[in-house]
Amino acid sequence: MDLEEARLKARALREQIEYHNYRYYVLDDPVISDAEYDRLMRELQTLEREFPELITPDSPTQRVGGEPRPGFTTVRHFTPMLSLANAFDEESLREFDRRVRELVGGEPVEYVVEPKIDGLAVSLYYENGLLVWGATRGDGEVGEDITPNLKTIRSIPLRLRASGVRRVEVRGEAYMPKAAFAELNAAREEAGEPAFANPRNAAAGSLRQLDPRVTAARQLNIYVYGLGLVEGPVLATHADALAWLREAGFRVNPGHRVCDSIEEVLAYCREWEGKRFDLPYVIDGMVVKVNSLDQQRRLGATLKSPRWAVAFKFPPEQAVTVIEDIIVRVGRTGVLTPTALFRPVRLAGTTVSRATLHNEDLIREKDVRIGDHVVVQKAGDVIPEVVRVLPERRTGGERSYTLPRECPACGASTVRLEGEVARRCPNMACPAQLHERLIHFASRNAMDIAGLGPKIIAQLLDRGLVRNAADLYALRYEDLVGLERLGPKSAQNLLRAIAESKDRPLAQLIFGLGIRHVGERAARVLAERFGSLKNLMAASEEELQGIPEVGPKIAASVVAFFAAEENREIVRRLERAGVRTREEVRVRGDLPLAGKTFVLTGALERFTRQEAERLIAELGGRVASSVSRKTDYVVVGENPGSKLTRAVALGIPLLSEEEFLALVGEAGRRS
Ligand code: 3BA
Repeated sequence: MDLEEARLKARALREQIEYHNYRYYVLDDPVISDAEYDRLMRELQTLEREFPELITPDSPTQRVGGEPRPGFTTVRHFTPMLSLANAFDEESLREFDRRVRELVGGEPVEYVVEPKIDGLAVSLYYENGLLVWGATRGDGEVGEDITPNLKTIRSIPLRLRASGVRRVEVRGEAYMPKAAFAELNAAREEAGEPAFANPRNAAAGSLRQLDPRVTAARQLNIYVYGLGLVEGPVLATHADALAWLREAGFRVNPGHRVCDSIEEVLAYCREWEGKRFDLPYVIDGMVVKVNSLDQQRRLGATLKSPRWAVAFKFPPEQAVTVIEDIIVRVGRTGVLTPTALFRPVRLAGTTVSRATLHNEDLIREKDVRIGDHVVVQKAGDVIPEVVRVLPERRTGGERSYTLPRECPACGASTVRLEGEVARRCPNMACPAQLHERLIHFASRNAMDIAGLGPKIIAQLLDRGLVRNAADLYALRYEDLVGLERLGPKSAQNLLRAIAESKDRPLAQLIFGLGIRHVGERAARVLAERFGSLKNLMAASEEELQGIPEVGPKIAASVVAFFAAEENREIVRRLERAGVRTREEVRVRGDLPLAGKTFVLTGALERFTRQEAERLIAELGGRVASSVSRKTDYVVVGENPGSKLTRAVALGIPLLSEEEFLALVGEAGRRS
C-alpha cells in the first residue's frame, strides 16, 4: 500500500470509528457489535504503526496516550470559569428570581433548569474544529492541562461535528457513573487500597492521573452544559447553546427544560429531587440559568459568580441508626473488611442495614463502637457509610472493636503490608478465600454458571468436593445429588450449566480467574491481545505494559498470578477438562465470511475477478456490483474506479490485495 492509499484508508476508518463512538457513547445507540468496533480500531492502529506520519491529533487511537507525563502544565482559560451561587431552599430561589427580574427591568424571564452533575468541571478548547486542550477549572483563571486524560473519555469529540467554528471553549462536568464507582471501590478494597469517598473524588482522582492509561480504565463520562469563548456559532439563548453542543457531537443531559416562571422552575426541581436516587449518576441539585444570552450579558457577574445562574442544592439524605454488630468478611484476595450491621433505615431510595467500615484505620479515626448511635448516608448516593458517631448518645455500654489478628475463617495470622490500609489473611487455601474465588468464577460476568451460588459452593467446599475452579469440571452427578437443597433435577441442571460454561469467551474466563486488578475491561483487552491463556501465561511484564490500557499494576499482577505453580496447574486442568482457553473468532458452523458483502474495484494481481468472487462465495461472503451502506469491504486493486470514491465517502473499510489475501487466507485456514 502506498502512502496516499493509506491516507485515504486511515481517513475512512477514522470517520467510521468516530461515527460509531458517537452512536455508542453520546447517543447510547450502537449500530455495530463491540467486536466489529474493535476490529476497526485495530485496523487503524496497524495502519498508523506502518505509516506513523498519518497519525493526526484527532485520530481515535490518540485517546489513550502511550507515555506517562512528568507533570501537569497549566493553561489559561480564555474566559474565566466562575463559580455558582447556591440556594439551599425554595425561598432563596424565589429571591433569586425577584432580583433577576428587577435587574432586567421587569422584562419576562425564561429559565433553563438542568441537573447539577456532581463531578469535576472541565473546559475543552477547540480550534478550527479540533480539540487543542482540555483542562480542569483550577482557580477559574488558570487550570491544569489534562488533555491526554480527557481524551480517554469517548464521548468527548476530538473533532467537532460542526463546521465554521474558529475557536470555542466547551464547559462541562466530567463524572464517574455510580456503577463504575461501586466497581472501582470494590476492586480497590480487594487490593488493599483506600476507597474513594464518593464518585466525585473518584472522578477527580482519575483525571489527575499522570498516566492516562489509569484514567482510561476508569469509565468516566461527561455532560457538557455551556460555552466560554465562542467564535463561530451565533446563539441567542442557553437552550440554543445546548442544542448546538448536541449537534456538534457532545453529550448534553436530556433532562434540561425551559421554564417560564419560577414556580415552574420549582416544580421541575422537585420532580428531579424525587428521582435523584434512581439516576445512574450523582446529582447534588439543579442549576437554574436565565435563558436569554442578552439578559445574561446585562445581568453580568460579581467577582465570583454570574448573577444569571444559581445552584439549587438538594440536602444529602441522612439517617440516624444504632450499630448492632461489626462483622468481618474475608474477600477473594484475603482482605479483611469490617462491616457495620445496624438497625434497618430508609435511605436514598432503599432500606439499608449495613455499611462497610473499610478498614481498621477508619474505625479508629471515627471511633465507631458496637452499640453507638450513628449518622449514616450514602456516599455520593451509592454506598451506605457511617458519617459520624453521636457520642452524646452513648450510655457506657458500647464496645470498641478491633480487627481480629487471626483470620476468622482459617485461623491464620493476619498481616498488614507496608503502605497498605488492608489487613489480609495470607493463606491462599483459606476456605473463605476459596469460597469467594469460586463465587466470582461462577458469577454472571465471569463463567456464568447458573445455579452455582454461595450456598452450593459452601457445601462443595465443606465436603472437600472442590478446592478450586478446575475441580468444578470433575464433579459427577453422585457428588451433587446428595447436597442440601439440590434434588435430582437441579443436580442435572447444574451439571449441564457447568458443562456449558466451558464455552465462554476467553475474556470471561480471564476475568473469572480473579487475578488481582484484572477487572472485566482489562480481561477483555488481554483476551483480545493474546488470544489464548497459553499466550497470556507466557507474556512478560514489559510486553503487558506495552498495551494501552494495561498499567504497571495489572502487568505485575498478571505475571505474579501465572508465576504461582498452583495457578498454572489450575489452568492446565481447565484446558484438559475442555474449557475453552483460546478466542474463537467464528461462530461454530458458520462460514468465516458469512453475512459479509464485498465489492471489488480495479484489477487484482493474483486473481482474476472471477477467482476472487468464487473465493469469497466459498467462504460464505457475497459480492455486490456497487457500493452501498450495506457493503462491508471494498477490495481495491490497480486503477480503481468511482467505487473507491464512493466507498471513501461512505466510510466503508478498504482492503488492499494483500489485506484481502490475509483475510481470506486466515478465513480459509479456519474453515
Ligand atoms: N451548569 C455546573 N457553572 C453550570 C456557567 C455557570 C455554571 C457550573 C455549572 C457558572 C453541573 C461551576 C464551574 C464552571 C463553567 C464555571 C451545570 C453544572 N453552570 N449544569 C453558570 O452540572 N455541575 N459550575 N463551569 N464555568
